[in-house]
Amino acid sequence: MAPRPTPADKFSFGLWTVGWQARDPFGDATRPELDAVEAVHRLAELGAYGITFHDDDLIPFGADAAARDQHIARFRKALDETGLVVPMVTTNLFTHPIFKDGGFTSNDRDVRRFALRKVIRQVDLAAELGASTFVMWGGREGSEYDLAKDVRAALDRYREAVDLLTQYTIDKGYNLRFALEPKPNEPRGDILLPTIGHALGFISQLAHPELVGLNPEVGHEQMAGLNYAHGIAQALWQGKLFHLDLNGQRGIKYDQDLVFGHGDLMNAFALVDLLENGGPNGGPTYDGPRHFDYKPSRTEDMDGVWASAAANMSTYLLLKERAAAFRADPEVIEALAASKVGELSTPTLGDGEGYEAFLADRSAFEDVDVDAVAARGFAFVRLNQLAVEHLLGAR
Ligand SMILES: [Mn+2]
Repeated sequence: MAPRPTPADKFSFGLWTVGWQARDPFGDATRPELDAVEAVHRLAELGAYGITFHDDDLIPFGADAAARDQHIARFRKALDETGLVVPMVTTNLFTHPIFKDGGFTSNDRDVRRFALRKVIRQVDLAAELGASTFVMWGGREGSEYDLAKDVRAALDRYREAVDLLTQYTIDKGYNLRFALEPKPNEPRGDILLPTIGHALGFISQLAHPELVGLNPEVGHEQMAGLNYAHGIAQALWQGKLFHLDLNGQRGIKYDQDLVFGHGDLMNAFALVDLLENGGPNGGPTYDGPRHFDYKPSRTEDMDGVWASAAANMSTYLLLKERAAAFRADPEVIEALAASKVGELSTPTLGDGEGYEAFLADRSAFEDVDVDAVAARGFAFVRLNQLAVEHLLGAR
């Protein structure tokens, strides 16, 4: 029996996820438009706590001020009726043709100035709605042709944009942090800040790095053949996991945006274990929204849309249950010890040991029985099989 989500689980969804009409490069929409007010009500009924959106998801591009106010008022009313919150907002700098060469990093300066104004308007709305995270996915910030984009100049312009936005939020007194969302490719041939590592390197060059972190997405890292749980662990290690996008992806191919867990289930298990049980004292390591950025498959009707939304949450909760059982299993505790997983937390040098004492310690080098140490097995496969057995409900 799948567990029922409640708002305490902090599940949130993008309005563009359940609202996706399933138009792809090869085929027309297979579903009708979904009203934002209905999305809020349905997600609340399913047990979600939050909803997120790009400006254009809620307010059609180019809407005048009166129409904009009306869209926002209807949405706020639905939030008030349901208790749903808006923990994060983001801006669409990728759909309209004006952004065909990017927003912050378009070669065309007029486009860059327009993009920044569009983002600032959405930053004001984010603050108005009480969001604490502003996500920036630069889907069109990139190129198809290496000689057509001066990448160093593009990074200068990217930094210029982020520095302006952080200064703006500081001056306005907004309680808002920015989260960069890496992706290697699609829709551009190559996208700037393609992975968690590239984005972390970029943040170190900013005027206010403390206000900028990451919003890593499962499928985006896996499209680059990378290990999402490892990337999340490094983002946590650097204090940069501001938000995250959960979904499923099966290998290096187009961005599938499957339901969470419908791609690499073992990695999803390791991820949930890390988020829920991975702290130094066994506590949660991340207390922000568990945000789903998936697409209900094109084959699904509206019933299928809501079933897939529920599937994201129940899969997460099942993995959380399985991870708790894994951690509590005495055989797992013993296997973790046999694999020396905990020993990695012991510093390599002794307390107060400098390199002089270290170099004088013959037991560290000269007297080591290299063959005996090399012969020790780590028993990692046994540990992993115990995880598989928990995941399959065999324990
Ligand atoms: Mn995303």
